Amino acid sequence: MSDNQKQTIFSGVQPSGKLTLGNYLGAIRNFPILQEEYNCIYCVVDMHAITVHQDPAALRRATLEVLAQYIACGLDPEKSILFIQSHVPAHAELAWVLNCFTMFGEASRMTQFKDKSAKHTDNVNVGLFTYPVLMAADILLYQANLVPVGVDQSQHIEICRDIAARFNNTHPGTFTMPTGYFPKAGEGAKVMSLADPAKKMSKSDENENGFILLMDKPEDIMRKFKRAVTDSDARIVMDPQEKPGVSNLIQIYALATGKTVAEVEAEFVGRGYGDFKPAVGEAVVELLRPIRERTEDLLKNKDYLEQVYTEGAQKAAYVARKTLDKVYRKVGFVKR
Ligand code: ATP
Ligand code: LTN
Repeated sequence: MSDNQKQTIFSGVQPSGKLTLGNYLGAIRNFPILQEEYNCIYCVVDMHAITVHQDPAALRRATLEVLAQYIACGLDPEKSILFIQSHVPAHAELAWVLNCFTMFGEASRMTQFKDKSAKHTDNVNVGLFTYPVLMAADILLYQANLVPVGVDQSQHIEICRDIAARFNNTHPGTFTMPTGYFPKAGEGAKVMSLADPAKKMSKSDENENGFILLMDKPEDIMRKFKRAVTDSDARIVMDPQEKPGVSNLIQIYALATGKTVAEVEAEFVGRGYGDFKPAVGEAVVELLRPIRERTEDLLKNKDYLEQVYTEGAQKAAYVARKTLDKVYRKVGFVKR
């Protein structure tokens, strides 16, 4: 299939800290699988990250680290466009126009806005409020058909579709209607905290025993899994309602080893957590080892990373400009 017959995929990850096993199993793991059949565009969304406080030096480092991890997880800069959001000004430009097509009420209903404004009470800024509008601009600029994300982003995909529909209603034929591409339940859709299985695993969790980082050392991974919260009934069976901690570990082990849930349950019949938790730890150590080593190598080669993001931004800017020109014309801006 030629490139212009292929459908387009767009996704982004925030450099708001170090990436977790949740980010990997819920989203990034799926990115390389799709790069053969689609035109793929993957972005490091640094502009989204500053909706909460960031240390400037740490943000710069984390941005390069996410880019390196994209490549370490299997994205090939020759096949996919990899770039940094702030390098393509069309994102901010389209976001402004889309702000004027987004209703205050619908933005107020976003649960991520409610959660993050409750968590960062000293910094409930307008950027946090219009976060989903910038995300809609990211997606719509590239006329993306599919957007691979974790289920926690489903509300943001819905509002993006609502904004696109509203704009297309006034100005027909402007944007392609995107669809979310979510992992199936139990296949990484939502990886839970190891310390509190009622919460999603999040890199901004204050309890560092709750998350596994892609860059964690093997001994840290083993320690965190050995301490993972389970329950008093020591059977190793999938039951997300009654046994959320064990079910989360079963999901992680199944994904890390390529086994089905039934195979995992069979493997541990009659055995307890003393066998199971270290087995999950070891499987995750082996899953992450090549990613961590490749990321470390790439981070030593800043010239290569610079070449990747520079070429990526050029290619992305070309596609984005075409959409932005069309939008500017449709809303009535004078051609410059
Ligand atoms: P923060 O914790 O700073 O809010 P985040 O990790 O939720 O950040 P991103 O880094 O932008 O947010 O997420 C990148 C991708 O990882 C998104 O597609 C998101 O849906 C997915 N993701 C994040 N956490 C999980 C999780 N625990 N399980 C499955 N997918 C996840
Ligand atoms: N909000 C997303 C990150 C993100 C994104 C995007 C994902 C920003 N822009 C465009 C897909 C497409 C998150 O995962 N927290």
